[in-house]
Amino acid sequence: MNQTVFVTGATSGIGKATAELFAKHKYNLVLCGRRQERLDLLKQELGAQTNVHLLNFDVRDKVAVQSAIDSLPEAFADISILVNNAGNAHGMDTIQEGSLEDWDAMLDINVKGLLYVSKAILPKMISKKEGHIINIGSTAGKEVYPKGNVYCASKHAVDAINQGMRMDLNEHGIRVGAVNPGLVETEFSNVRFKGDEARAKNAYKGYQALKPEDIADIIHFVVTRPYHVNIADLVVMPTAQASSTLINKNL
Ligand code: NDP
Ligand code: 8X3
Repeated sequence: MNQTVFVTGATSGIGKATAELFAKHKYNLVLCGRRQERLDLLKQELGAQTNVHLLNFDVRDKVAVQSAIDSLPEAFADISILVNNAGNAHGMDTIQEGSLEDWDAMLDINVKGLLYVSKAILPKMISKKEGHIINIGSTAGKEVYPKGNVYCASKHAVDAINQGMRMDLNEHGIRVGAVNPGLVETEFSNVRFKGDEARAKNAYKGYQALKPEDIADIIHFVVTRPYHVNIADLVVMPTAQASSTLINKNL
């Protein structure tokens, strides 16, 4: 397999599981994140299975995004698949109590970061008239829940960008689709609750949440469809979850 997959947020959770699965399938990997020691460990772990190139940048920094992507060596510069995964919730507060820093983080990372990375990668896909962008949205981009306000807004923006990208890139033959998970047990809640382990654990207590590997498996399914098939928008929840606020803890 000589296709190259570019995964943002590969140091943890869904991005890491995606990197691991695609390494097994021998895709070349460009793995991105800010925590260098985790990137180095991933390269050690996956380097025996496939070619791995690491990029350390903050998706909020548009200059760093462009220069990281410009720095790709020839062997990794031809990206076939972009997984726009980097993102998090920061805080879970009412709109009247929310912090401006948390709002900036969510909108800058989840929305603007996704745009900066896509913008830097698109020219080559356009010139080849081939490529696949997978935007990791969320059920939070399909509905709103109490105290979800700005995180939900950021993921609704991803939903809109996913639709808009698909329209604008249609003439260039590029596949664009979103995978929108419900509750997945990752470091997501540790970040959201700012290191409050008990609160983070509680988010996944009493039912079987999705695992990051479940989402990686779906991403792999999406990219391995024949090229004329584009999974445009996919929602996946744990069986115990029916909506953001309805979770059956008695299964
Ligand atoms: P994790 O916290 O486990 O992983 C988040 C990843 O994003 C990390 O690799 C982190 O890397 C990266 N990241 C965060 N901020 C930045 C930044 N400023 N610049 C570059 N990279 C960044 O969470 P998940 O795996 O759960 O989340 C991945 C995606 O899935 C997110 O978009 C999230 O919104 C979405 N999602 C998650 C769900 C869940 O229940 N877990 C459900 C639905 C969607 P590093 O810190 O090294 O930079
Ligand atoms: C993550 C799922 O329900 O915490 O996007 O918003 S949720």
